[in-house]
Amino acid sequence: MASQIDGTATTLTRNKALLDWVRDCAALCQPDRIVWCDGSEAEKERLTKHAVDTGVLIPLNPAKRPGCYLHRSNPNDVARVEHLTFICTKTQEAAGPTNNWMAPEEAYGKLTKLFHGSMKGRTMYVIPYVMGPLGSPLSRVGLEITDSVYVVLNMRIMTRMGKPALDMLGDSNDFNRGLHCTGDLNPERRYICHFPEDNTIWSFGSGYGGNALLGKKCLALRIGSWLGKDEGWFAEHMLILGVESPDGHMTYVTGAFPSACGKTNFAMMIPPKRFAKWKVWTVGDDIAWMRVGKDGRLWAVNPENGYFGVAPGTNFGSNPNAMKTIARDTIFTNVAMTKDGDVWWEGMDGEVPDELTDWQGRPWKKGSTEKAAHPNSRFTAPMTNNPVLSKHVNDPEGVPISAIVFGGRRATTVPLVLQSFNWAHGVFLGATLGSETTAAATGKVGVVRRDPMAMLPFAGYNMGEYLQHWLDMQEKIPYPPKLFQVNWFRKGKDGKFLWPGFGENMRVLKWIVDRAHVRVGGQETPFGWVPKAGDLDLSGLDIPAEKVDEATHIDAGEWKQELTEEADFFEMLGKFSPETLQLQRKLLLSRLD
Ligand code: TSX
Ligand code: MN
Repeated sequence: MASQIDGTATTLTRNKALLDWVRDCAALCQPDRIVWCDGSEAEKERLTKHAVDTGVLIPLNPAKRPGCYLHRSNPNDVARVEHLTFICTKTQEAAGPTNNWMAPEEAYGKLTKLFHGSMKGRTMYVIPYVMGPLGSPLSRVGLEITDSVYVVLNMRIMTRMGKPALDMLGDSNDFNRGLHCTGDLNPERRYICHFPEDNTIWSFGSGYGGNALLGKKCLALRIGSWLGKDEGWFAEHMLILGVESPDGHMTYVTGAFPSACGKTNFAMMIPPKRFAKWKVWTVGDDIAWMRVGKDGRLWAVNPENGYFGVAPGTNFGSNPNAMKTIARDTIFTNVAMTKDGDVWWEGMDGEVPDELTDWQGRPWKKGSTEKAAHPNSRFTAPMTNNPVLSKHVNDPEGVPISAIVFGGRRATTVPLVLQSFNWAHGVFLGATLGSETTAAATGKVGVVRRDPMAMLPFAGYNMGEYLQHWLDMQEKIPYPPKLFQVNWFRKGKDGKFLWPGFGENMRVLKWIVDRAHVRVGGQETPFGWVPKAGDLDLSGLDIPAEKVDEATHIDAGEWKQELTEEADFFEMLGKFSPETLQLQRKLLLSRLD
């Protein structure tokens, strides 16, 4: 409830470090009032009403989308801003060659000026939250201070938010300090600054998801990866899924994929008819925190509580479970709206409506050259809506991981599936992940962007050291998961995709699971283990065998070129670039000669 301006008058906590920090933030930002969020239903109703009254949220038709709202962001504030995202460590070396760096004093100085008086006339919300299952030793408590009611309502879906977080924190000083202010949304005054040495995040000038929902990319990945290196665990940009075989046996797999590779689709995949007795269960669609368990295996939790997914392209063909997940209690951001108060985006099922209101609130007519929904429009939906949500998502110890999959978007070169020879070779496969650019937004389309472990924008420290951490973890994991590389996006000479993808990926997933349990043989190649002829179950799949052959083919000539590019990338990583990975590259080259 609203409290004194000094920020101490809450009945929710007596944690002195927390109260002091809130008081300091209030003194800096000078809000008119402070609201401590308890995470209750009553609070949700009150804040939702406030958001509707102030035009922050537009109610959707409750008959079509019960409990759903539309938010339109400022058109200049629709995506993460990598060029304005900084790792603020004492030395530039700690941030490394792939991150923007700012000295902590400079960043605190610059942002203190921006935050000063920035909440005058506004409400300061104090959001306690937990990333990870309540009570789990893998979980972390964060506090986010924000002046955005949209952020509060999104954090409510994406994290375990409110009183349970304060109860878990108790009187401990070990919490992430996140300060966020919307500001005037001027991109010239927009900074997303991480201070991993202080477990602190300061974000100014953006209301957009990845910049403003500080638990997700900022804490769970950038700060998380830093903590993981210090403490001997992994914070990764990975989905977590469980594969249930007909006899009821569960195998858990994590997967790292760069953006625009369909990670959420894979995490919620429905096996095709041929695999009717198989089931895929979602544990997480974006982030995995993994730690060595008492049994010597790697165990993973999903630190999140919801899905912040890309809307365009989501439909009952590509992802039926996502469509069911967003049927209720979902916040949509920058999608188009239909005449009858439902949502719409490019790539939705059915006919394109004749008339819509576009993502900027303007009238839109079928045939328009402009997109009705923003290409980066989103849904924020509670994971409990997912029909295939794993019943183990809240298990404090997480789920045991048998396989890790690294996937990129590559039209050539990289085969459908490959298993590494060993841990170091698997880390090499992950480190050399590349994805071809899709959207015209970046200018060139089809250029390979190296994205090690899909962590390029999210590693909170030196990328070379990050890869070394992956190599070093081998000796800490007595029973490590098996490591794989996949590529759903290989194209034929006609420019068409060779592999049908989506649910049919179950065929590849089954081989991965069988290999992880050493239930199936493999064919050794210079590149790794691949399925023996006949081992990929293709029954009931009506595509020509030649297409699968082409999708799994490895061309030595293409690979020589690939290995040259990889050398440049390892070179660019500088003095912390692990020798072991260069050695893996040279070994592969020598196997080719
Ligand atoms: O999500 C995708 N996955 C993983 C699904 C479990 N997508 C969509 C990517 C954009 C986010 C895919 N697109 C996948 C895929 O496996 N594969 C492709 C490429 C593709 C696109 C269309 C077809 C086939 C492959 N259509 C037909 O074959 C008719
Ligand atoms: Mn992501």
